[in-house]
Amino acid sequence: MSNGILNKYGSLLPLTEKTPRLSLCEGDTPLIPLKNISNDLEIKAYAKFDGLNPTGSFKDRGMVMAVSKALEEGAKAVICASTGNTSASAAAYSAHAGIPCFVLLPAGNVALGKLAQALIYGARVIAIKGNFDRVLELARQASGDMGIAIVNSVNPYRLWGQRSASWEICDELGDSPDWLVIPVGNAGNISAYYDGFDQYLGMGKCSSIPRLIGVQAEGAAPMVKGCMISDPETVATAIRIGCPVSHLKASNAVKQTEGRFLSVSDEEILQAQIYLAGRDGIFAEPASCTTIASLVKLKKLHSLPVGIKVVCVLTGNGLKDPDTALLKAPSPIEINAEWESLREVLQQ
Ligand code: AN7
Repeated sequence: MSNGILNKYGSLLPLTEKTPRLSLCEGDTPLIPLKNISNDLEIKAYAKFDGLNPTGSFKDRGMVMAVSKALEEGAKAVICASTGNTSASAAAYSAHAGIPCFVLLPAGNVALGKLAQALIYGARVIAIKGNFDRVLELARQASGDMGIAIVNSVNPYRLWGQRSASWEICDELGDSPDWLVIPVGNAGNISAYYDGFDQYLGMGKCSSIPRLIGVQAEGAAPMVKGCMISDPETVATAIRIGCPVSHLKASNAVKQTEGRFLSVSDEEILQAQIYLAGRDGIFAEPASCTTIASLVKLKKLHSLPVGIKVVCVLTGNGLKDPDTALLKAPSPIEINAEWESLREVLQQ
């Protein structure tokens, strides 16, 4: 069983003897071959299913590092702004560490499962009437004025921990893939993957950095449009972000790897969620399904080279947001409790 990323990859991370090795056994998530989608798209596709982390998203990789460092530096509490997953993770690791956690959320735009997580892990949850970008400004102000450790990806330790996913992929494949396709919100994770692959390249553990394909939702696509967006809107609330904190790092990462940013519509995201679940048996949250949607889109545009090895980063678990999944899924068939009725349905 995994002992968490600080124990597994400690020698590659900026830890000291005094850094507590917190662990909820995060990381070591499966790299699942997408057998049927690979056939459909004539590629070798894998899903790095980070929805199987302890709180159901990739955020645990960075949060274990950020909260451990906050403890080392004597923090008495942590704070974050979040579209949902960061708050779930911050709340869980704070509970584990035994320190208070303040969570600031954009009111009305967080998936119910994520809100439930933050509350059940015991965070103080504050819903703010504004979008994520404004909420993050307020979290930064609180951190500056009140000396509470901020654990958003403005905290460099977050991105350090998130590098671990790129190392796991290389360790498992024996090298880096041709492409890495990843959803982009605040643009931290794509930057962390770049740094992680680059670090492994320097150690001779992979032969190149993959082409990085960053995917956004059409209504929240500042990286694609090349300008910040004041009123982002998408069904994929995790990436409903108009001013990505790490936009410069992410632009550089994409440029250096001759990758690209692209966007997909809400309709394409929801269709991809059903396609991924029904075709290869993986239920990922809408933001994560932008990756699958983008591959389908590129295939239609004849821009997906045949035979390449592609890793899609499925950042979060579909169970966090069943309401959205059910928007397009078929409804259950309801019948009377009679054998005749059941037999009729089963014969259809
Ligand atoms: C499932 O939780 O920003 O580009 O506050 O939850 O590194 O921001 C979440 C982001 C992708 C985007 N997929 O990653 C938050 C938050 C899922 C996410 C992203 C998020 P970044």
